Amino acid sequence: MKIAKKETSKDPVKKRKSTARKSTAKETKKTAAKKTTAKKATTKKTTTKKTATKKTTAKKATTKKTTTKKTADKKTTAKKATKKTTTKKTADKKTTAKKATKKTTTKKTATKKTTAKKATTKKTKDIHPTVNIGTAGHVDEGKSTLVQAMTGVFPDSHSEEVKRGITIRLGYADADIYECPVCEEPDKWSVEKVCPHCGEKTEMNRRVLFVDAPGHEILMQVMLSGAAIMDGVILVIGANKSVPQPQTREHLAAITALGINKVIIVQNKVELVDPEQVRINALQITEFLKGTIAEGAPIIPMSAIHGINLDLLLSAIQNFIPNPERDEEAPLRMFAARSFDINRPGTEPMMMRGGVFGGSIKSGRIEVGDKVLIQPGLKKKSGKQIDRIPIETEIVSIRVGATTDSDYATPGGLVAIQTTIDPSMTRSDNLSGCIITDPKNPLDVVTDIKLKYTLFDKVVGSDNDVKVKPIASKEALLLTIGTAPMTGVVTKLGKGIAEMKLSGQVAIDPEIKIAISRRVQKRWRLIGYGELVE
Ligand SMILES: Nc1nc2c(ncn2[C@@H]2O[C@H](COP(=O)(O)OP(=O)(O)OP(=O)(O)O)[C@@H](O)[C@H]2O)c(=O)[nH]1
Ligand SMILES: [Mg+2]
Repeated sequence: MKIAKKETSKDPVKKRKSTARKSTAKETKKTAAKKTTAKKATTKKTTTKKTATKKTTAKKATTKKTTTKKTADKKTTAKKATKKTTTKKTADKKTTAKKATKKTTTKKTATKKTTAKKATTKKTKDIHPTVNIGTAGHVDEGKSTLVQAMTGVFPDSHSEEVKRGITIRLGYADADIYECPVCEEPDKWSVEKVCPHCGEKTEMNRRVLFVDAPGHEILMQVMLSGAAIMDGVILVIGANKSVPQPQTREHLAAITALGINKVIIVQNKVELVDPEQVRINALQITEFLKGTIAEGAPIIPMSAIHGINLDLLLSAIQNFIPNPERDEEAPLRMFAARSFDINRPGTEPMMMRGGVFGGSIKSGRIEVGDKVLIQPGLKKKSGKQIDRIPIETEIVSIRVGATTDSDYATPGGLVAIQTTIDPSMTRSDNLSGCIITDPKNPLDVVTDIKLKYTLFDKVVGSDNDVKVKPIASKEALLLTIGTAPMTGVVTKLGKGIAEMKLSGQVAIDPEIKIAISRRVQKRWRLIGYGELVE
């Protein structure tokens, strides 16, 4: 893949920017270190209640499960709950004797999975992001810099990204949003444990996952697969450029196609232009948004690189992008955006760790030890055709966010699961685009689909406006189905309905919206979207 290098060297402003970025990075590293220490201190306490009446039960209790009783729907209650450790004990003879040597006697009534679930929920509650917010917008507008301002992490870490100065892969970073009990909107929101306005101790409100998308026009498919796991979007628009730039339009069209309607606009780089230009640019943005799903969205003037107006943005995030309703009881649907082999070259076979999947859970819940199904699964070539073989595997470990291990995961945030699959199968995103499901409740895997589609008036991503022609019979189109891009040839056309034969098998979530792209001026361009019909 050849990507034009950004013209950073010609722009004197960008040199200043990179220096500023370095110092910001240093500061944020320090803050991150502080955060980790503070977190470690608070994660130790749990409220445990146990009743052990039989020896066998008691044994199980010590090796596996703890029962945690939880009443924390209000902040105050939650606080109290995390601070107190209540341990009740009644055990019969043998058990008591055994436990006495361990100094703690525990009482246990927890052999059921449901109870154990509550326990783990309590233990690791705060580490799980509850909402996924994506960045979108034209190349170079400051999306990754904005993520760094909020999370302390610059998402472009891949060597090719650093070399070229652009985002190529999806980037992920968590931010903890804190609320000051004293200050008013918007000052009360920050990413600090101590309020930067009044010095009061803040309270954590929620953890947010940022999904950083690339803005380069040839990376539209990457943006689309990232958008599959976004609950809301920050559309970043440069105050120093005319509005709209081609990918500003294309990304807004993508958000529309996938039905994401929680949008915030960041008017970035305001310090580069005079106030009159900021005003004119804001008017252009408002005009551009008219009639779109983002009409009326908050527009936050910012300098991401200097962290200016970060509190305004956090306030908008808190007020406009609520946690979506999640259904942990619904069947498991985890979108695998990546797959990896995490073993270093030369690792002894006995020490090899199983294949890893990274992605986000749309519905359901997973726990270490669960059996899961990878759909459509492994690619197997038979003649010209590529067949897919579903893989049943077991979850060995779960990681939420960048570094935190957990014994369970729920919808929201980035999740990585290690499985028992041969790691050579998951190497280099080999199984990205798969959906991880419950073997007892799998999805249909298909090669033929029927779409009810809507086309845009114009091809939005190019410099020149090109009218979108109707879909033709036998036309080859690119479909983004969840995190899986897939070509399809139109086999039958009806009114607003297209039947297509896909180039391979795909696991189909019937509720998903599918982005449709067509090859225009030598590039795949978004032209519309569709929904599955029976
Ligand atoms: N002056 C100024 N420069 C900024 C600001 N935000 C970002 N930049 C600079 O703009 C350039 C591009 O920033 P990125 O954050 O990489 O932009 P991006 O939108 O993520 O780019 P792609 O992901 O490749 O589309 C970098 O040189 C940044 O330092 C800002 O608020 N002010
Ligand atoms: Mg970027």
